[in-house]
Amino acid sequence: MRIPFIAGNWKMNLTLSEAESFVKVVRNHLPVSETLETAIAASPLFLPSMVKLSKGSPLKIAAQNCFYKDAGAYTGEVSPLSLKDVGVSYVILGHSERRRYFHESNKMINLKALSVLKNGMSPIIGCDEKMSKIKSNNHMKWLDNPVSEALRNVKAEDMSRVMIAYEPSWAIGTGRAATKEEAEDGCYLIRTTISELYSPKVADQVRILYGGSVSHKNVADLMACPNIDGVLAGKASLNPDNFLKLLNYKK
Ligand code: G2H
Repeated sequence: MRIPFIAGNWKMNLTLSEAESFVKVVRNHLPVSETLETAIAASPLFLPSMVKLSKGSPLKIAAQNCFYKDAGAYTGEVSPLSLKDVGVSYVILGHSERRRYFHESNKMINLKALSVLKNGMSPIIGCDEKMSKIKSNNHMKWLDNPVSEALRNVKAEDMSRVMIAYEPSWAIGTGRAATKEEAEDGCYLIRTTISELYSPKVADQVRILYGGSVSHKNVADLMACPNIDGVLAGKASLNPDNFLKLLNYKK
């Protein structure tokens, strides 16, 4: 059974005191993690404090990126070993903004995913819109296939810890989310790809998320789609009330 997952991706927003008060506000209003897993992906500067403040609550803390080496002469990079050490649970990798502004390649994202898994955390691999509709049968196909490249050498037994986030670039931060049909099509293609790479059983375990202008208005429709197991929300997660509204999508 795939437990639904909702995470806020704060990107490069908020101050440490805002981050701390956010956790203090939300930590007592969260659903139990058996029904909905929740996480916030924050600046690496805030992570130790946020992990401490969320201890004992179902809120998990995520990083927005890391390097693929545990240590060494890599000025300015964040070590996956240090993320594990401070108690981070998930690491977003290959977000569209990292691909666009920092030229991250699928190969680099693959190395990072292997490293995050080796360190016992879960990668959330961002997958930009590189698919198009086949006119004849109305199904989606890849123009290039970021999923198979990002998963190179990832073992089948580790796949239950992997999440893939389908985030079409035209929907990110634009206020124009994909329709539930568009989002479901993209997530279905990702699940089919995993099934072909591994097996239907493995594909059935992997949580696939949608991201791009998610809000309390569209979250319920998205979460109801058969191949969408959760969402990544940017703008709509910056304020505790809005984040809690997302989590209470069933009401
Ligand atoms: C997509 C999303 C969070 P927003 O990047 O990953 O951000 O909800 O602001 O479009």
